[in-house]
Amino acid sequence: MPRKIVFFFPSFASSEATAPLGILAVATPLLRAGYAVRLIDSTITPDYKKRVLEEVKDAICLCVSLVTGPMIRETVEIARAVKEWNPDFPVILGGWHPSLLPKQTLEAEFVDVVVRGQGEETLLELVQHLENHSAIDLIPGIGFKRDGKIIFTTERPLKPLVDMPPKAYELADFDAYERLCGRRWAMYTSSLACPFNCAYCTNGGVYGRKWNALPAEQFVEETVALTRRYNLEMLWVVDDNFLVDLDRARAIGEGLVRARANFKWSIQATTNLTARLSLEDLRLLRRAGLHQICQGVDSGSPKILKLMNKTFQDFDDIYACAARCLRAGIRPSFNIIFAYPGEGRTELRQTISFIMDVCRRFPGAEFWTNIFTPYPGSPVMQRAEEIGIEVPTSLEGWADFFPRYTVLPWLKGRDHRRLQVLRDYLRIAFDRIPIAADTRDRATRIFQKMLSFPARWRLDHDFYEYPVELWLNDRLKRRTANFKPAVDAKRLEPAAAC
Ligand code: B12
Ligand code: SF4
Repeated sequence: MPRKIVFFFPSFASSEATAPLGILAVATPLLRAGYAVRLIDSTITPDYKKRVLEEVKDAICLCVSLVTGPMIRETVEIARAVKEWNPDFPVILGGWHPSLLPKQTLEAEFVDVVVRGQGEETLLELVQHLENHSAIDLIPGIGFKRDGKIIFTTERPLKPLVDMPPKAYELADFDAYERLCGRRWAMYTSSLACPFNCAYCTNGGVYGRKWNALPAEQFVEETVALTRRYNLEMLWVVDDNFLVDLDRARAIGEGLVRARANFKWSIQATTNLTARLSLEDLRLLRRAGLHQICQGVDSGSPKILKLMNKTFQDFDDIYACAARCLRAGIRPSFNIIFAYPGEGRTELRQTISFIMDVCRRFPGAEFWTNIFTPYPGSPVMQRAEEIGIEVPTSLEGWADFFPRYTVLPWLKGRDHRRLQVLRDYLRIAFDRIPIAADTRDRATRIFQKMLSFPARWRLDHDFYEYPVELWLNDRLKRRTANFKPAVDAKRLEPAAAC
């Protein structure tokens, strides 16, 4: 009897290539139960379709992990190919998109089971039942089809992170990820959920609002061992809000310093919680290797922040905290969402002025921008009809929901093009440091620095006609880019033309 499970991870549209943590999480109980696990990540496997079709031949099922957006394309491609080979072979989907829209996902003819929410225990039970050919009706946290009818089992209650097994990092081919991205790094989770409720965010729909975390000692022990075992230079702690418990954060800093940890790490946290860190706290965390705090500022307009349900932010605090972070040697990294419903020219200009002001006053601070994307399960989606969003009616309909090129009823055609050009100018006006290694030579860097001055002038004057600097920058990038994620390369062109 075969005891093999095949996982497929569709490419994540990012040059920040590393192992998919969701799959490493659900793989541990399977490995412990004696199953063989194959992980095929299309980002590092050019012939991924062939590989999947080979591996499924003697496996129990195919499991795919996906979020809403372009990952759906390869999911559909692979699931269809497997079903063509054997219509009875079980295809299981898990992760954010199937968790938020389980019914619609199951309506796709090539999907047999969806796993909702945390998958560690659910998938193990499911695989055991599939192996024994027993009925799966009593497994909590799944949806499946029988005789054309969709059936959902009871919800599986969320478990605190501390009760979850460690991730199966041994499945990750770190050499292959490093070859693509130029850096050897991994993700690590130390807490779940976020106590806030931003209107565009889907987190509440999957993890609820009850923040829970690993104790500081476990963080220190695991991260030190992980980075040493795989020779990793960096960890991205992907917690939604790392700083909810400040004492834990300080204890982690002290523990890492004591353990003589030798890796860089970055965190995500809200601006209000980051602002609670004193210079002393920040210096301690810096000594412990923390080099970046990613914070969702999202807009420079108080009106838009109110609509986003982000009234917990304070601009003075953001300025003061950016200064403290930089004094401590930690990079403050901010996210912005453009075109949120209700954003007009005035609000957009407020945001641009805010970005320019912060970047000029605090060199080293950086901004990453996106276009508002209405995700299933986010509070704002309850108002979809009112704000004019056409909600897709099939799994495939969500493939174009991607913040880098989302087209909205109030942002299309010329306006969409203009905003994309503006975002491109922001990219060259101020330095940003991505995770992937910087492969630019000295001449390119100097030339790009020169382009930043006209870019700043344009942003100050809201003038984006004849974007010659972008053309020049594009030529430069083509000379130096070593890896372009497949999904982006495929999709950005049509978006620019819309
Ligand atoms: C790390 C991360 C990234 C990294 C991914 C790198 C990589 N190699 O995986 C990068 C930077 C590339 C990224 C990009 C994007 N991301 Co992202 N990302 C995350 C983040 C912070 C952590 C994901 C993670 O690994 N968590 C840890 C694992 C253990 O948890 P998990 O994924 O929830 O997995 C559990 C369950 O979901 C389930 N499960 C997961 N997979 C599977 C599979 C099976 C078979 C089963 C049974 C169960 C199962 O079991 C797991 C264990 O309990 C999440 C936020 C979050 N809190 O999770 C956002 C998040 C997933 N990203 C999101 C978004 C929107 C994006 C971007 C669109 C952002 C952008 N501006 O471009 C892009 C999308 C790219 C794309 N392909 O479409 C959204 C997705 C929302 C949605 N509806 O799908 C999230 C939820 C953030 C948010 N709150 O909005 N992201
Ligand atoms: S603070 Fe971040 S994770 Fe928390 S609800 Fe808002 S967007 Fe989501």
